[in-house]
Amino acid sequence: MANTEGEKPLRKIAEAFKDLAAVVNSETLELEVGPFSHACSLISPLFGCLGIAFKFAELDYVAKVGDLAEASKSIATLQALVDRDVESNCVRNAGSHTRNLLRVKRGIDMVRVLFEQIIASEGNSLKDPASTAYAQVFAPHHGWAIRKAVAAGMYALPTKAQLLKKLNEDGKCMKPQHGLRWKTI
Ligand code: 1PZ
Repeated sequence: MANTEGEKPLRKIAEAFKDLAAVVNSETLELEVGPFSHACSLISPLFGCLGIAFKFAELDYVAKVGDLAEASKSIATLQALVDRDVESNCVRNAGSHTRNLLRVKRGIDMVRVLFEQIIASEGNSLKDPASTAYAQVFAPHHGWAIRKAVAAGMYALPTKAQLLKKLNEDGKCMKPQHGLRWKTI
């Protein structure tokens, strides 16, 4: 799925998470469920750029972010959300808000590590950065069948250049002297 002409999904994500970081770093304000789930929802368009193989990951992630968005209607902060589930002793239950929060948190960790790897790696392959990020973030928590399916899906990923083009980040409006490797691929 191509992105709307001129839209920059990565910028939107970066801005939303910068705002959340300011709240976290303030050490006085509490993170609200609404802005958190909204920032997490901005990641969903990335799946469309990764190809059909990651459709199942998208469905799982979108459902869990949707659950947090729904929870935000009655629960103000992430702390309150976790406290409630701890009190009800349902933190580990499938579908609990806290369990979904943990899965979503791993999803945003995955995005962070993936782009760190993309910037750090040479060449045009997305498979290596994605495999490293998956091994670091999700693999320890996934069973054999899912790990095998993800490994197979890695072969169907677009190239780095194709991904950045789909995200409207192919560097056309950036100054080359910044010298980030991915701008020259
Ligand atoms: C560029 C390469 C991107 C690779 C993305 C790899 C993500 C693979 C995750 C695929 C697993 C989806 C299948 C469902 C797994 C569920 O068993 C678990 C547990 O859920 P529960 O039992 O609590 O209902 N779900 C997860 O582990 C959450 C998976 C979310 C995936 C988000 C990935 C975000 C990455 C975006 C990359 C642009």
